[in-house]
Amino acid sequence: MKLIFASSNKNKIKEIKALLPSHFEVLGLEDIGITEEIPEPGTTIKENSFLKAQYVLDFLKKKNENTAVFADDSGLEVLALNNAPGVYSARYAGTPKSDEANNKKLMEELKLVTDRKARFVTVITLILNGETHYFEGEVKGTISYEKRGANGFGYDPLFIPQGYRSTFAELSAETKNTISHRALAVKKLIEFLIGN
Ligand code: ITT
Repeated sequence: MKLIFASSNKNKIKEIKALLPSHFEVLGLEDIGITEEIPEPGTTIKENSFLKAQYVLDFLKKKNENTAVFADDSGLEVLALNNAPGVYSARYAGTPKSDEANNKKLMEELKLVTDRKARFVTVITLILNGETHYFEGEVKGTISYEKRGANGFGYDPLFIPQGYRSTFAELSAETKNTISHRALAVKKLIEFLIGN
């Protein structure tokens, strides 16, 4: 089955491809000729997830194509920061978006904070045959005092999942892909697709 993944984030695309069984053919935005960044004007992660999928669907409709589309919007919610950066995770430190600047800002904001509790959330929106379906995943954890590890992307060097001592960036891609917010949401997506 062919699926368009409404993402231009190469790391996300890699994770998603590793998570989906090989009979799902996944194409990213570049593969279908979308080079611009999709606007994310929503005020919730779910809304932005939907807007990304809808944007691609509109693009395909103009070409009379009707492939299933899914999008992933994710965010990091830090309890002591009233759940910031949340929906604004990608541009937490401003534009152009930068993982390094975001991590620096987060460390700065939490410099004097001892409650380091946080969670990662993902909302996947699938639009299949004109119907919209949502799949959510979350992983609880804490924010490290310093960046550790070179794997993964985004806030991975600062996020320590519950039950582990390592940050996501210190864990292997395989381990992250068994416990992450994205992995849990994708698991629900796969169950749905297989059942349909
Ligand atoms: P697309 O919208 O093109 O999919 P994006 O990087 O803009 O890519 P999001 O809006 O979902 O994706 O990302 C929100 C932010 O959260 C962004 O800074 C990411 O780097 C970060 N992020 C998302 N998933 C993550 C993960 O698994 N580990 C660490 N950081 C992550």
